[in-house]
Amino acid sequence: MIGALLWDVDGTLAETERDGHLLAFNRAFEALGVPWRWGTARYGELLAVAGGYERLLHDMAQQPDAPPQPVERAALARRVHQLKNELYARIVAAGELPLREGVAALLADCRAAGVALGIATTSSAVNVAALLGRHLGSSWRAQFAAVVCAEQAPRKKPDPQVYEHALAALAVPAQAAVAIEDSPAGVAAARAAGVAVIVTHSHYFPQLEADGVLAAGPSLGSGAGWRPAAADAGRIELAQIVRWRSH
Ligand code: XBP
Ligand code: MG
Repeated sequence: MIGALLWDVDGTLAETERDGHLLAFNRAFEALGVPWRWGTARYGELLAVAGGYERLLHDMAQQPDAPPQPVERAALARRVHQLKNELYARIVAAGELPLREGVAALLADCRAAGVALGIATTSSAVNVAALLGRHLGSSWRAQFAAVVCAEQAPRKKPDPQVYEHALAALAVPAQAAVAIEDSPAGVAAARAAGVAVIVTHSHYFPQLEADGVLAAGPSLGSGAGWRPAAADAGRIELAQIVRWRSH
């Protein structure tokens, strides 16, 4: 058995980047009279920068009509980012951002088996609370032994800080934990903390086959297309994760 299952949020629990943060950023630009809009492909490039605020600042450096002074830029980025988070919460509350297939069932497997659950994300706490509150109910926090977000781990993925904090809060050694991630930065962060990783492909990272991962596949909702192969065609159960880990 494993000691803990650590979950990335964006792209892993739900398709939050394409169907949540990107839409909300564009709505925030519009609401604040900012002339920029990001397309789906451009947002994919921008995902190389972790953190919505940092991502926006990075893009501003290339926008000719961005405020010239760093302090004004930071103020505008903070305003856009805060409104983006409010608009993201509205998308989630409207039920437009479902959990990915197989996620709820795997969480339930862990609860039934007494495997500790953790969140290790570079997203802001408010966004995590919106998503998990909507899908797991108001007692969602009690279902996780550790929830580490951007505020507690300011050195964002691929830095291992978020995983190191989560392991410390869980009091579980790295070798006993398994992480579920969708992005190269997320995999790098978990590996640097000594945590084994399962990769679920997401819209923005459909091919990711990073070195040193336990397994990679398209969806936790199906046993099809995984490497190494899953033992059966149904959803990825906790037993399958334990099997991959023991190989
Ligand atoms: C994903 C991120 C986040 C989100 C936006 O991290 O980089 O920044 O895009 O969230 P992960 P914020 O996959 O590790 O959860 O606007 O709250 O930063
Ligand atoms: Mg992710």
